[in-house]
Amino acid sequence: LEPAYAFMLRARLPSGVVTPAQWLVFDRIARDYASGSLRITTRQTFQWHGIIKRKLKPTIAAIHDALATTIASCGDVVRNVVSTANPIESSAHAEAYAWATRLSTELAPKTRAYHEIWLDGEQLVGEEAAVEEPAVEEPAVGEREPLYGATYLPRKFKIGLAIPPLNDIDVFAQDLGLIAIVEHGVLRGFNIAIGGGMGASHGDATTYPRLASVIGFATPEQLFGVAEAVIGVQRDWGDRVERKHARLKYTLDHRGLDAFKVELESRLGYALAPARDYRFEHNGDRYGWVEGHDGHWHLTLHIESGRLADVGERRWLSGLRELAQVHAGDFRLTCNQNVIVANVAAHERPRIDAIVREYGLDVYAKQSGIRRHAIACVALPTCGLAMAESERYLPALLPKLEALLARHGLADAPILLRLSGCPNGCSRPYLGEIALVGRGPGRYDLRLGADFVGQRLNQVHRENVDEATILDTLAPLFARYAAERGECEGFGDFLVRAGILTPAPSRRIPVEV
Ligand code: SRM
Ligand code: SF4
Repeated sequence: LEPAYAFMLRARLPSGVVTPAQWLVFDRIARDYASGSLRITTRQTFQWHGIIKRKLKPTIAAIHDALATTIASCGDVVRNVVSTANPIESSAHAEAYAWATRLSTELAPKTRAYHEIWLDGEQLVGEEAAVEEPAVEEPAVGEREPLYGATYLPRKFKIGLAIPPLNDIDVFAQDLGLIAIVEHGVLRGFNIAIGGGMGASHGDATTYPRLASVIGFATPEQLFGVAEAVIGVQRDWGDRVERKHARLKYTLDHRGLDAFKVELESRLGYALAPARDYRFEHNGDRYGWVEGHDGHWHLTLHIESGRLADVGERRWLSGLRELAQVHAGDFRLTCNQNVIVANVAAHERPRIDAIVREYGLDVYAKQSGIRRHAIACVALPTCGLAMAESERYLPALLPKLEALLARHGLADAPILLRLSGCPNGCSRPYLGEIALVGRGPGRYDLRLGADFVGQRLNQVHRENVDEATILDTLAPLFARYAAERGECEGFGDFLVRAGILTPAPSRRIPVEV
């Protein structure tokens, strides 16, 4: 008899798009094989927790049968490519989204080992594949991957595409961030930003969060080559000795951004054009209904910490299942852990609204500004790296912050709140106007001062403090913010302007070289 080992599985869902049929399969997996919940992640996909070992194979097979996969959702490869969650406001948005999806699919590893191990029926070198797959060169076990070589990448590699003015994906937190340049409704190309990343270790100043640096512009035709070349230089130059320094951000800082760009352009055989102008205005989700360019409607629902489960009176897992049973469009998961019921015909809206109301999924309409902009990583009990609570702490913390804010008339103030159970930064806490980063049970670093658009990192304001200290620290700052803020001035910007914080000197503003 062996222990009942339980596992977490993560799907690879480019740009977070899920069909209703897939949703129903994923929902059944949650109830039959996993812990009864679907967890929307900060990278637009689902995780299932608590899958015991002997259920792993049937679960992966069920995901595969739903025309999705778990391949390369973890590991030292290009991860699921994320993109602005509602890219259907114009045909250029749809085109940009298609590029993100193509990058995600084509940059995934080509190995057959996954199929051989998890899906039975796939065969080894030289034999014909049993399952229909895209017509690409597919190396078998032990063969070199066309992009990854024999040793894959030094570390995970994340790509995200944002369509200004929305920075809902935190484009500057990506190893390779793509900023779509849309002029007069036409997609001209992408500004290329490299070397973003959040992870750090407490007490080790050689590790740090870093914003991606903008290095130029690529046309859509150039995009794929540029992505492959950036990944190629990181594959060859990245640190394979010290894993803590293996992400692209450290390669850039150790070898120099200029040197990296020279190498990149030499591999490309041309120089990147100068970056084009762009402006971000927002980095949360826009709740409620919006109309797309083609007359279809999209409804963004707030799912606290991305957790879809039936707990007490909150029956959100069932509510989304019922929506999937009647919905003819698709669903889009967001990097803020929310879900969009997308592509709804105007005449279907009342039916969707009725289900949303019945299951209490319309909570967003009554929520405070800070609650609508809160993200918490999973942390305890499933994350083995957690030092403090995060997702389970958010429901207890929020009412206390809301009470403080309400006292100063700030109930509706949109403030980015990010909670992480450790400094790895899965909720991208270093981009929160207020962030708590776990140190130990009940203790956090309180970080303040990021902006509202994901372009300035925050900084440690109080180190290793408990809840009482966090609330005592924030109370007078909220009072000053209420009394002294400028029109539309965000909390983080106010703290810097008022001189309460000085902006961190480095790794702060994306630069072009
Ligand atoms: Fe993460 C590791 C959860 C987004 C940085 N992350 C983990 C693991 C797998 C813990 C582990 O290695 O044992 C966590 C599983 C917890 C659990 O019980 O489910 C975990 N990360 C998550 C998710 C589920 C957080 C969430 O609440 O939504 C997100 C899943 C994303 C996905 O669908 O792929 C998640 N992780 C992120 C992000 C945000 C992003 O990518 O936009 C980051 C910061 C960005 C970055 O990578 O720099 C992030 N996770 C990390 C790191 C630190 C990496 C580093 O460079 O230092 C680790 C630890 C590691 O890789 O060694 C980590
Ligand atoms: Fe786990 Fe830390 Fe990531 Fe939270 S930030 S999910 S505690 S690794």
